[in-house]
Amino acid sequence: MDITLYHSPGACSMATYISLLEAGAVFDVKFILLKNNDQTSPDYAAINPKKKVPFLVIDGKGLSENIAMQTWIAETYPEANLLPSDSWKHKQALSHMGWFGSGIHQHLTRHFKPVKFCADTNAHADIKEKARAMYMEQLALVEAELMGKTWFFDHFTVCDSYFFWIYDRALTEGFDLSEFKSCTDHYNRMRERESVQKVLTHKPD
Ligand SMILES: N[C@@H](CCC(=O)N[C@@H](CS)C(=O)NCC(=O)O)C(=O)O
Repeated sequence: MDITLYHSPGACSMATYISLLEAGAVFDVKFILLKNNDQTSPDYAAINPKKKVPFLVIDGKGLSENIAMQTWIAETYPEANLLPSDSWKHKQALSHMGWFGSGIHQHLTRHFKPVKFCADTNAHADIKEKARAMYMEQLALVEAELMGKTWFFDHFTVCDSYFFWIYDRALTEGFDLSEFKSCTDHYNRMRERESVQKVLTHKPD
């Protein structure tokens, strides 16, 4: 199988990258550097018209959206056990990933780039503060979910890869997450994994 991941360091493609490594997949990484606006280049738009990372090309066919990619990885490499086999827990895992992708990610985007949402620079501080507060509200729910647990489920899954990015990106935004002890422990546990170390240190030459 021929697999290419389009990735930008620090972006949510980190989650996909971690899961591919955890799956033991053989794949290429192509850097699309968001800091250089590579995602808007005509060459990349021809590959992924949504102009976002992550993007996977599998034997010539493109797949976008973290939730779909993570599910594809787990289903393609079943021996890695990256999603719960129990039907209800499997749906809970999809629910978590849908929540991370549509319920939490957006607050990080608003905090990072308020100009995308409002041209009036006077409003940016307010947008950022509201985005931070909404993120923190969601993280309190994740904290309750993770309390007393090592992983979201009784073994490592793609939800753990995905949440690693949700937490890591908030640190980059300067959020103080120390009140969320279980989330912080989860993050530190993730950082000990070889896959995460590889993703954190893999930068373009
Ligand atoms: N719904 C997409 C979101 C992807 C996304 O927003 N990626 C960001 C990086 S974290 C991006 O490529 N942003 C570039 C831009 O908006 O110009 C997914 O779940 O994969």
